[in-house]
Amino acid sequence: MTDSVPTFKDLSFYSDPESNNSRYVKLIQKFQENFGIKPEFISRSPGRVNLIGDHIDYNHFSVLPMAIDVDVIGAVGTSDDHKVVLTNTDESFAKEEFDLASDGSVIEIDKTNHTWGNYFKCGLIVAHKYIRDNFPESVDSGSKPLKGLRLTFNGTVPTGGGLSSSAAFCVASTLAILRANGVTSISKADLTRITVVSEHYVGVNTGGMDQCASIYGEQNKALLIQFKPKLIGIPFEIPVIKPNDMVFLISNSLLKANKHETAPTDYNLRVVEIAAASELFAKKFNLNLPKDSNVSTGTLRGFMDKYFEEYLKKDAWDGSDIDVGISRLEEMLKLTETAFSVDEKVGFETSEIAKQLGLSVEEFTKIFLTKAPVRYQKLKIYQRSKHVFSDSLRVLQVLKLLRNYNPSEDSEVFLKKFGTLLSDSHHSSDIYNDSSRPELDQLCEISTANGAYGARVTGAGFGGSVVHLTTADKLSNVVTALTEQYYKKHFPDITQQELAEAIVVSKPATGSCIVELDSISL
Ligand code: NG1
Repeated sequence: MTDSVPTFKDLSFYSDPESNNSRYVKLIQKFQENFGIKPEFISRSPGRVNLIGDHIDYNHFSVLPMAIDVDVIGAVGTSDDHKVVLTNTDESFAKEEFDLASDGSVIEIDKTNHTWGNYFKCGLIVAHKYIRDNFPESVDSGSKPLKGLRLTFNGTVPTGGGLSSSAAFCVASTLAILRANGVTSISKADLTRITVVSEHYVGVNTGGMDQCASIYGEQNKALLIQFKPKLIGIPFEIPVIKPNDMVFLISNSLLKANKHETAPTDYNLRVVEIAAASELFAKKFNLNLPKDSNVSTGTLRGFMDKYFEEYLKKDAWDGSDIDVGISRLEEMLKLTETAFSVDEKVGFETSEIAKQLGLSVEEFTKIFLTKAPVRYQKLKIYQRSKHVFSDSLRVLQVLKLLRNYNPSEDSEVFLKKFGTLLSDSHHSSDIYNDSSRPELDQLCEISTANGAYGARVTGAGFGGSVVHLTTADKLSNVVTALTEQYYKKHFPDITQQELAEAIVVSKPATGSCIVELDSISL
């Protein structure tokens, strides 16, 4: 199968195979201690850092992340007892076990009981449905349960660090369940398609960037992830800059972003705000949008496409000509400025937006507010739209810059342009999307004053990590400044080990894979 999720027989896919070998050895030993049997294989999926373009994936605008070396690995064994037992090398993730329904029905998640096992169950649901639909004979067309499983996980993606620990875990779980049930080959496109919705089962309306980045990652390559006309990860070489290599440094603010708990005022609310924004724009131009958002409404990309194709009668944009995308997004930004009155730019109360959409408050509530709980006083339609259109524009500007880099050009000019786009993105996340936090702003300020060309909050934000653009010659300056002015100040007792985990140079890494055990020496 072309472009299928790879199976490796050794650890050479890591940039540092040796240090990972001991990690795998410990994982296997722990598994044997837990279950008294040998694991059959290891399932693995990495975290990601998003270079630019946040809170735009669920609007179907392209993003530029890369998979990174930190990952989730799970040792897997099977059994005929239809029981699933989950363990973790980190004992703060307590052992969990549950039975698979004997009638073969797909498991349901108790959302009121928030545990790490629920994320495994997300993977279980999507893997089970995939097997039932594509390999019905292995589950008697859905009347026979999946195989029992024994699992021990180990993760190096910091939880709540904005580097997609949840997506890495959900994808590693899905892959483990598929393989354990005899699915030895799955395409990256299929694994992405099924895992993109997995976290919706715990009530977080995620976009598709993280799973796609985790699955499509390649060593030394960043990814362009497109959602239209179809979801795909396109790996591309990051240009080599002379005389000093470009470095992407990640610093974890250590302010945990607990997405599940804060979703009603943070992540899920952003999803609702731009869903309402999309329908409001559509109403203003009398357009009917495809209902392909996470809450079954239109998206801002859907609006942009319809505006150009139906309202202005222009050709469809398939994403390949960057200049067309840039000029369309610039037009969207102009429209955003003129579409709202001064009062509307402050925000909309429910009754106000419902009225503008021609809906009763009850109808508005049913369409926009029931899929996941949200809490707000005013919906910030103008601000969020401005963020989404401008960050989507910056993604294309960065892509153009990277694609057109010419080694004979002055690398300082290139780096300054790139850095400015990153810092502008941070400013937009802070001011218009309200997804930064003072700690993240501080990290950006410190690095850019000490040798970084630009810096921005990466991922959902509301805590988590910052990605800084610097060069090899300036790296130690930036690290020292962050250490002294941020970490030692806020966390005076921080250990060397904790510091080393909080500030890491991110190298683009291989995506999700299965590892067969033959080569790992115990
Ligand atoms: P993180 O940073 O992993 O919480 C979340 C969403 C992404 C995307 C970003 C913001 C998940 C699993 N992922 O990422 O789809 O919307 O926020 O760009 O929730």
